[in-house]
Amino acid sequence: MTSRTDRPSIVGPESPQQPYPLFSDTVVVAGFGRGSSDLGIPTANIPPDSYEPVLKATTGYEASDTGIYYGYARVDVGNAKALSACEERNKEYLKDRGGSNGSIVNPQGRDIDFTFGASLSDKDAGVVYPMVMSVGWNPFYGNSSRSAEIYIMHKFGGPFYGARIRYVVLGYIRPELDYVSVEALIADINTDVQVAERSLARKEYSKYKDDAFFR
Ligand code: ADP
Ligand code: RBF
Ligand code: MG
Repeated sequence: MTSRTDRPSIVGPESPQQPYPLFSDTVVVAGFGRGSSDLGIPTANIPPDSYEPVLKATTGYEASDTGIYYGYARVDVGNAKALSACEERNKEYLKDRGGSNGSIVNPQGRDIDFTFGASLSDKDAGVVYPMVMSVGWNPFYGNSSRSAEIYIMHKFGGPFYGARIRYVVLGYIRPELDYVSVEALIADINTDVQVAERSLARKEYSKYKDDAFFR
């Protein structure tokens, strides 16, 4: 796939329809570390199993549903419980991917600094921001396991591995695709961001920013 110019600027009906809204409250785990370095687009990876049961319970949709979605997310400092859940999940997550069995070092040997969001500023933590989420196999990279990752439309002061992240998915943008170049992938992600922002600006979507779930 080359860069596409024929994409709609708004997607989804005037108000979220089944299976949306989908709410989830989870922790930020480590991924391959490619988001920032390859694409310049950091993504907060979440355990895919934090999303799939929600999808399945609400809709009966199979967990194999992949694609690019939009919604809102809020990050907060993690607590001890989230911390241990995060470590357990990271062990599983990295092991599944043939990573270093157990320690919190990613498959490339990159040391992950788990700050649990302790250094987040008042503008970074506790605020609900628009987001785009990618769920699936990243065909461009040919991953051998599924990942779920969220790009939050906000400039954070630094990484927040281990932080608590709450999000609501309100709509679907497109399927995952393969691309001829990393530039073409980046261009489509930038379009996703614009599509999400416009789609979320509608009243029936933007009201979820103030939903009780985020308080
Ligand atoms: P990984 O593969 O480990 O997820 P990334 O390069 O995708 O590595 O970047 C990950 C980290 O960057 C996230 O876990 C998060 O802590 C941080 N980050 C900084 N800014 C953002 C943002 N706007 N949206 C999502 N994550 C961000
Ligand atoms: N990866 C793909 O291989 N194909 C895609 O179509 C694709 N779309 C994405 C859309 C968004 C909004 C985001 C945030 C990521 C997307 N990715 C896609 C994932 C991308 O490859 C991934 O973020 C990096 O590999 C870092 O993990
Ligand atoms: Mg990431």
